[in-house]
Amino acid sequence: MVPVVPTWQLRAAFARRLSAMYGTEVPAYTTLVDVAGQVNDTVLREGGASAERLGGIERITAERHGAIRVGTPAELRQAAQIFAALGMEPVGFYDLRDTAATAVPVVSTAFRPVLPDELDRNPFRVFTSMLTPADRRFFDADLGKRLEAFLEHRELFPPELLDLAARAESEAGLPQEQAERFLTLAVASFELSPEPVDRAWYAELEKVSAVAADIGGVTSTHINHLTPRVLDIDELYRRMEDRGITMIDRIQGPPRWHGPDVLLRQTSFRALAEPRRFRETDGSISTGSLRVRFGEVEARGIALSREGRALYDRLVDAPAEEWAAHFPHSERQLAVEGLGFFTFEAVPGRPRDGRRPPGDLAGLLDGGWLTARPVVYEDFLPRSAAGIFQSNLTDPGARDAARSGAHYDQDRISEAVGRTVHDPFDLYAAQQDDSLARARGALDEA
Ligand code: OOG
Ligand code: NI
Repeated sequence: MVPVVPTWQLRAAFARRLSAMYGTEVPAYTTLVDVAGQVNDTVLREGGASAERLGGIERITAERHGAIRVGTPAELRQAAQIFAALGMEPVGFYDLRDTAATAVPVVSTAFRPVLPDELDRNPFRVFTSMLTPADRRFFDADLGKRLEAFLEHRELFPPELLDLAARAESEAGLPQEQAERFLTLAVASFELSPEPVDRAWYAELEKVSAVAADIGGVTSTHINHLTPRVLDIDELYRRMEDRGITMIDRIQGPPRWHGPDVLLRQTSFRALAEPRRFRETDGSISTGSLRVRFGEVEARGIALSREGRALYDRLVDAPAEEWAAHFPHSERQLAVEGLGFFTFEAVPGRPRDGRRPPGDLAGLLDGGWLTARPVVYEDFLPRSAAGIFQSNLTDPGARDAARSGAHYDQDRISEAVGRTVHDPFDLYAAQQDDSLARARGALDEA
């Protein structure tokens, strides 16, 4: 028997190779990864076991999210096939067309493992955005048509890669030799292409949005950024600035405070000028530069329920005192009030003195019947995503709000992807409900 490289090893190897490739393309990324590693060492040394409450250091060290941008539903389906080979499924719908003052003409989902064991093995995720050429707020009918025609004629992923990906998905892995070929082709399809950029076409799209130009102005795709996870993002921010790397002016997401870390905090350094070749209108080739790729870093916290998320959304712009006055100060409070997600375990060998376990969660936790472990937030935040996009654009672009947008929601994006896009809240809730049922079962048996 030829040894088979199983799905999770394909995923881990892909994340590693993509990281090595991106490090050669954007050296500042390597600095970011180094500094993140140093900060994590410090936090582990000083915090001990509590530093690993939201994931073991091995997982955190390997943990990355990537961001890619594609042009059409057909391209999105192909990307989905490649990620399916890596055990990554589409989760969540993000509409970035009207989240910020100046919007971006894309709708997005994120591909990631959905089962807790798979996340522990390697939690690689890719935020994937698709251009919306039919959205008349951004593209008039003429430009929209030419853009769609341009996108239809390009090939982002070679057929051999897609065939291998389909095989890897159906066989839950690939034989060694095919795995090697699959990984080589997959990484190559996210490399920055040396192909000259059509100057006039790129510039025309850039007037609408730099993101539209980055997606539809070229004949290939590329990894836009690759984001390591850090345990103390405020400390990382300081250390990067000390090294003379200019960061965007703030950390996006919840504030730093003494209570539990929730959701996601992100920051980035600005896009760097990278040399690119251009084809001029007279056919000659020139060199210039484009600023599209940047370095991002993130700290992850506890996943919030719909109610917890609604509270977060209400407080996100509020001053720190408001946050402290209204947001739960402890994991216990998050769990008991149903604002955050946890997994539960029965405490073995607890003396009962003839008592039955109480029926409510507060009683079970306070009476020492169950322990709770926070569930890590594995997804993204539309506001931060829009903020990260925006902070890296030099030109706000143009949007005519009076015209009508193309409608998108979770069902429509599922149709575009050709696979069911999971609702992240449902995934977390199922994980919590399962563990609570098992923990109660164990208590009843004892
Ligand atoms: C994606 C921006 C969103 C995040 O971390 O929120 C994102 C992009 O720039 O293509 O990656
Ligand atoms: Ni990102």
